[in-house]
Amino acid sequence: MKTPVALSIAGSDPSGGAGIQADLKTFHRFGVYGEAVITLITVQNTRGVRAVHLLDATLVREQLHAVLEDIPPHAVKTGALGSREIVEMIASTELPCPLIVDPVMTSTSGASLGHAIDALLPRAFLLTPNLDEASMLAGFPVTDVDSMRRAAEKIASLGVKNVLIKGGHLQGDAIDLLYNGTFHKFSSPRIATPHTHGTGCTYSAAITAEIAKGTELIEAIRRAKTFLCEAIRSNPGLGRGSGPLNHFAG
Ligand code: PXL
Repeated sequence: MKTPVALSIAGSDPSGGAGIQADLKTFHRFGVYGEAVITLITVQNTRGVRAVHLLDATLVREQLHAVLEDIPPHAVKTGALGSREIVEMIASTELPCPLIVDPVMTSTSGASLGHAIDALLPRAFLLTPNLDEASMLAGFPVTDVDSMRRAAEKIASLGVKNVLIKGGHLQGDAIDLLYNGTFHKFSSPRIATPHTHGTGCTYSAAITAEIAKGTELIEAIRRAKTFLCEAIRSNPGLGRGSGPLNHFAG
């Protein structure tokens, strides 16, 4: 079989736990060759984001075209995009494969990294909002499984084929809900730890890697969630704040 290739279009986290760095580590762990187009540079460590520097949309477009014309990926994911110009540039670029959109709005510590991704919604094969992002997209608070169901239907009506709302911040078990005309629930026991830096990035990168390998969506999510739970459970305890996951897990 040909080497599977995945591309991440996202921001840099120099502490290595989130953003582009988490995506590449995760692609590698899943046996997928990783490419990375950088949209913004953060200055951060496990204690928080100190600065965000957006790259010019032209520079992002040039990176994207350079990789697409040479090593076309089998799946693409987007993370922090930073500006409307970058969102619109990606929405207007022809991609050769499924697009997974992680609608990153803020870092775990609250820094603004995103921009409204409405233009990308009809282009997304899969959207992976957390509860806050789902609330923003649906226009009402998403706080439990019932409101997750209503939000997923509302977001799907905006033109997204598959919506996976991540319930990692719910009370009790971590329940994720996929809606693609019907509902599918993915549940795992809550792991009590402060070390969750980059959880969203790592999860969507693992799904993207499986999609690049040709795995169908429900099985891709199942494998990604199993990996994510183990990566959280076996986190290396690095840093003085909310530390990274174990990207070697599984
Ligand atoms: O997890 C959201 C996220 C995305 N991208 C970058 C980040 C973070 C969170 O810290 O730093 C670059």
